[in-house]
Amino acid sequence: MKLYTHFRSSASFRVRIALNLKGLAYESAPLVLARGEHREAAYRGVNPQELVPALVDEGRVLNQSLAIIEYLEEKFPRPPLLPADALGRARVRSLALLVACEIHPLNNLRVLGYLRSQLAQDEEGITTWYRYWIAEGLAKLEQELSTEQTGRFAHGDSPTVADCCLVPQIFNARRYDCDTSPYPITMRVFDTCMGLEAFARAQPSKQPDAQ
Ligand SMILES: N[C@@H](CCC(=O)N[C@@H](CS)C(=O)NCC(=O)O)C(=O)O
Repeated sequence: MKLYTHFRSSASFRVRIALNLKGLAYESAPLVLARGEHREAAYRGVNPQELVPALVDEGRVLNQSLAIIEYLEEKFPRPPLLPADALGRARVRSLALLVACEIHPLNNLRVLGYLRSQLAQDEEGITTWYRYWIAEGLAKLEQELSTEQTGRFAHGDSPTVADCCLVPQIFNARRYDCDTSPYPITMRVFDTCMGLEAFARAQPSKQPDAQ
């Protein structure tokens, strides 16, 4: 398998974690987002959505991180990244979507670029925006995690797709010096995940394209 990725991309980070948890080897194909390589014709031919990640398997390209992870889950069911019960799966997907749909898109590169270039926001304005949406989203995640269904991980005692989304989002929060102290359960789960080699090896600083 080949993964089009960027070391700081949290959506790519989610897929790297899932691949590692399932013990799957892959070749990294890094793109430099700051240079707009994801918008060049060569990559548009791979992923018309002009986003990373994209995964090539059996000569076919898959995109959208959660669709990729669900594909891996179906093709390589062990170890499972979704619970065995329907209610559990719904909760895990809801937690993953809370991060992937309600937090991450608001702070994406092209959104920050639009704020900067079209709405004339300076770095202070951008940082204020970024921290606001992180705080708003993580507060909701913390509330969702404050139930007995949360175990050592976001759902129960083994890692799931929810953890694959939670961890990269905390890396993003830290990158912008967001205060994570109001989210003790989220941070406990984050620390537990980072204790696993599959998560640690997927982090930005360990990627071949890290500066
Ligand atoms: N919903 C997509 C999001 C992918 C995404 O936004 N990737 C970012 C990097 S984390 C990207 O390629 N951004 C480029 C841009 O905003 O121009 C997924 O989960 O794969």
